[in-house]
Amino acid sequence: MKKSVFLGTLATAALVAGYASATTLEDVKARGSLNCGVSTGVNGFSAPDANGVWQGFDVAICRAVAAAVLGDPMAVNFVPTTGQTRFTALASGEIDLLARNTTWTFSRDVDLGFTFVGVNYYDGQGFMVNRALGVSSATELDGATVCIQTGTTTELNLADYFRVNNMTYEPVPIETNAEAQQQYLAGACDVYTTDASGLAATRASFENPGDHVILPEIISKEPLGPLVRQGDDQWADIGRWTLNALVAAEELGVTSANLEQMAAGTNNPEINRLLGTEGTLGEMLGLDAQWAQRAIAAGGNYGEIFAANIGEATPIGLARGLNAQWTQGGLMYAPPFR
Ligand SMILES: N[C@@H](CCC(=O)N[C@@H](CS)C(=O)NCC(=O)O)C(=O)O
Repeated sequence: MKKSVFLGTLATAALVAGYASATTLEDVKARGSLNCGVSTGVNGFSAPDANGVWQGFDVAICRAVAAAVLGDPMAVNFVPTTGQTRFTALASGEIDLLARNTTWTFSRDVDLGFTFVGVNYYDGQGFMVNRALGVSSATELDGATVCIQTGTTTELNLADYFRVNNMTYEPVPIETNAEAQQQYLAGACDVYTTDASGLAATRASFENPGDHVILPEIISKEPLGPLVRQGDDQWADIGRWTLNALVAAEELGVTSANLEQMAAGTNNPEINRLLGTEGTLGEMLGLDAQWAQRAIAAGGNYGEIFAANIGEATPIGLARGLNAQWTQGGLMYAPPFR
């Protein structure tokens, strides 16, 4: 009798605990869609197209994770967030993943309690000015008015840079990129400062991009990457290894064009482990064997995602630079799939 009461209590406790602490993976599967936080709109990174379908380099991360976990890259509910609202959206559980040109910093990781699962774009902060101003270096910006997005790392970097260079500026605080664009073009500020990739994306959407110059100075390190809430390591692993799968696929020569053929088995054991024809990596993540195949099928490998959304053949026109594979002199380096 005593034994059964004891077991009953334990079972109830386990049920309650289980219910209260459903993992993010369980939540996402039960919902049948991934709640992915993105920006309110930065061309090439995340913005709805003419048909209202979200497209972009950050959007591709959401789609790859949805494909890996749910088998459907379109099973994503995109939640637009600003520089200010993104962290509350993640902390509160409104989103499962934030993929929004967000810089991995100490305080966001440690103090805000998030886990960055990797870096999908190594960036740095830059400045854009109207060519008519005749400015060719950031060191000539003493006394300028500067459009700056609130809640971003760029606010503090700006202050540091001007202080170190003994210059003053007048900030024009702005909430979204669209508003910054508008204000800058209307002449409400002399300078727009943000991540250099964001400047390139913003300039590409101008009617006359050639009228605007991105100055040569890069004043900070902005490693941009997807992040999740701290405390659900399995979910962090899923995000981390989905990103790694895209990067490894490029290194290993797995592309959207040859994926199907390679998924039938190759003579390269690492490709086979990545694509699930050998080993049990998917199972270790709590997924099936084909998780990475589906992630790669969603938008191609990392290089294909880069080229299609923000690369040199697109209006954004970004070179790979630091975001080249480590084998090409860049920093993209996926740990081994073994
Ligand atoms: N990387 C910086 C800045 C990120 C940021 O907010 N960039 C702007 C300028 S490109 C942006 O994404 N805006 C999009 C929006 O307003 O929704 C950070 O993490 O704080």
